[in-house]
Amino acid sequence: MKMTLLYMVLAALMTACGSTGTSTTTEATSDTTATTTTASRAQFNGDAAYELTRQQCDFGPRVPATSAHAKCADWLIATLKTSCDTVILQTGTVQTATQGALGIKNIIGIINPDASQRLLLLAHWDTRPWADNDPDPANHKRPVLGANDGASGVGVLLQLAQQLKAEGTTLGIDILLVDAEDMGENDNEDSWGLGTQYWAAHPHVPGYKPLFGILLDMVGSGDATFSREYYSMQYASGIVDLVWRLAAGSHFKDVQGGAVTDDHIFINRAGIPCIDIIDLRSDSDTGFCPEWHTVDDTMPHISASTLGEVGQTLLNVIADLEQ
Ligand code: 1BN
Ligand code: ZN
Repeated sequence: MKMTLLYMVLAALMTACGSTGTSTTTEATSDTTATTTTASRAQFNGDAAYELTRQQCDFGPRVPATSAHAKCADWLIATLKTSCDTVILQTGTVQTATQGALGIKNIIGIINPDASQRLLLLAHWDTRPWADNDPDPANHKRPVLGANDGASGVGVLLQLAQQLKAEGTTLGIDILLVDAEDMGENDNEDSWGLGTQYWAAHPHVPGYKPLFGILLDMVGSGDATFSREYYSMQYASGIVDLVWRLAAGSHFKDVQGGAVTDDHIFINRAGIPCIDIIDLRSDSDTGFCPEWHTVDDTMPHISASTLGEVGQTLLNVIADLEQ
């Protein structure tokens, strides 16, 4: 009885304080006994990631060249400065498919700038100017709030940076928040991911060469299914294998998914292997969740639990690379 109580107190203390160590799982099957050792860290805080997602939405749609976009950029920089060693604001001009020249802001948070082993984590922070997939055509010219398509990936990365600051890491981590991902038009691949294309042509460090990259896009829905996205498999199947092996929770599915023209394409073209963790729906006409590019891409569809699973997966990957 005494021992049980002591064990419970120790376990509760470890959960409360957070722990970094290794855990060993032994699974007995009918004819083999498999032992997997995985590095583990403190639990990722999905509630805090939810709050950081909501705070972005409070600015309104973050459409490039609007005041909400400018205010959110300032907030992202200030927030990253609380957790990263260095924060860079990269400004530039890109050509959009339909709106002419556009000023963009890519924001880069750097953890452990001198570490040679680096991981690139990215998400787009802008939101689409047009809800052109909305069931009501009257909404097609209204902007998307982007709780999922924009804020969710950024929310996970901002919280990850906070936890890495609190817990420490030996790895170099580069958090790249890219602008102007979502101004593209159908059948025009290069009209998407404009901020990433700019960064790929002007990396924040000349000759930048991380181990690999992981893109988060639409990672907040309570109904998310993260299948193995097609281009991620074409360019970097070994990284997909690693991430899906370390994936936390029930939203990661070990199935092949469709192809998405997303920011990871341009990172791969720049010679950095990069995968996309993206919510793909094989049962929908668009291939995405029902709120995609509608005015209903709002916080009620966001789940702290899903954000938590994605963040935990990244913590697991980081712990694995540190070993
Ligand atoms: C992802 C989220 N994307 C846009 N919002 C990329 C995309 C590009 C999706 C083309 C579908 C078609
Ligand atoms: Zn989008």
